[in-house]
Amino acid sequence: MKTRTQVAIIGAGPSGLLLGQLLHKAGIDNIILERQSGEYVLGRIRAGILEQVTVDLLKEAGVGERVQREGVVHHSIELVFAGSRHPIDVHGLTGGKVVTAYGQTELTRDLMDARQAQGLATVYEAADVSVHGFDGAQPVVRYRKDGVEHEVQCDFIAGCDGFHGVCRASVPKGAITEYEKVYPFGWLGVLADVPPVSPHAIVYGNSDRGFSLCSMRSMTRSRYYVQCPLEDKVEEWSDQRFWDELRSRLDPELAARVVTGPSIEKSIAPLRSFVAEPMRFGRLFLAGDAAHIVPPTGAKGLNLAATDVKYLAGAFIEHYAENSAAGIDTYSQRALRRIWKAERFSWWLTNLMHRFPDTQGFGQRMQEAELDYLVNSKAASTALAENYVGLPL
Ligand code: RFL
Ligand code: PHB
Repeated sequence: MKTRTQVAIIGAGPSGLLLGQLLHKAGIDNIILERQSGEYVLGRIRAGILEQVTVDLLKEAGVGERVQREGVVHHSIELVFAGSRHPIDVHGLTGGKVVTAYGQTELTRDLMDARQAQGLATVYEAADVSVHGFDGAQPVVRYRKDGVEHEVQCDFIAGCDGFHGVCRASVPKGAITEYEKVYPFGWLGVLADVPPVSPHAIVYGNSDRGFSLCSMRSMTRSRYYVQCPLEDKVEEWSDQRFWDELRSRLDPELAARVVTGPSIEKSIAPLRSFVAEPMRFGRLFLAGDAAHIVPPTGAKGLNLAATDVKYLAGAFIEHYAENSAAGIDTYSQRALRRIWKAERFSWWLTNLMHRFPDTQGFGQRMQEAELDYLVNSKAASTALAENYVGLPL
């Protein structure tokens, strides 16, 4: 079957759904093709912290009502090291900026619901999606659904298909440069319906047993992480073992306050820094995790995806409304400027807070000195705070 649209979006994660919504609001026709089912996409527990830019963009897209009502605003973060806690007054240091705890699952659900209510086309379980002709004027996307072959003709293809997607992989090797750093550990994450140990500040811990993180989804749902060896299997981590390990990495007062309960999700994620340059190849554009990955330590991945989409939607709108190629031509450059700064911040915070195989002796002392400097210097804590809330667009 053959159809036509203006923008064919590959991937119904946050990037693809948000792009579809912003384009629809501007009267630009689009279709989203997603390899997985809707339930599968909603079942992936990932990000939890939104920058103000992201919350504002959700409002602009007409889906900001629930995040405003249910999102939990945070004015500060806390660093735990050497057995004690050190608050960083993010709000005060940035002239009033905050971050909002709101699960990626909820954000995805809001966008999915809006898309459905508007009767917009999302094809879930689209098999063997392939992209063609993006170096010419008439790109085409092919896929199979329920055994039937489909072809979508379009003006542009938006590759919002994540790190393992088909879009970046379809670009000729010589046209793309990839930068990558893989870290020698992973994060074991647990979601549980227990009140968060720190409902007013996200806690980042550096201890001699490794990194830990206390986050939340609501006043009754918590999200915790501990650094673990990459070879570990989830099955080796009983709930009890996880809670014991988390407590052992916190300061005594916080450890005593942790409320435990059965996990409702438990998974191990590897940590990676990755950037592909450029993000445009003729009429194919990459956005979000399809173009870049940050280790989750800085809470930047979803936020970067949102700003890519803001730039990309703006570029398409400029093209259709003003017949101008300026936004399209500068998309990659604009997005990458912001991306590299978030890459730097995420890499830096990862290095500061984790145990590396060589974090002994000198490396260990460097971490201790930097943490001491960070919490006692207004200049250093301001640098942390302004990156954490998100650099200006
Ligand atoms: P996604 O979410 O990976 O969505 C891509 C979609 O494309 C589909 N797809 C295909 N569809 C059709 N054909 C194909 N060939 C396809 N190949 C793939 C996939 O099924 C999927 O539905 O990318 P997107 O939309 O760019 O969104 C990016 C975010 O998901 C990601 O950056 C964040 O989750 C990262 N992240 C965090 N970001 C934050 O801003 N704040 C946080 O607090 C935060 N915490 C995290 C995180 C990521 C984590 N993990 C597991 C990597 C915590 C963790 C543990
Ligand atoms: C989360 O809530 O899942 C979360 C919070 C902060 C991070 C990463 C993940 O840096």
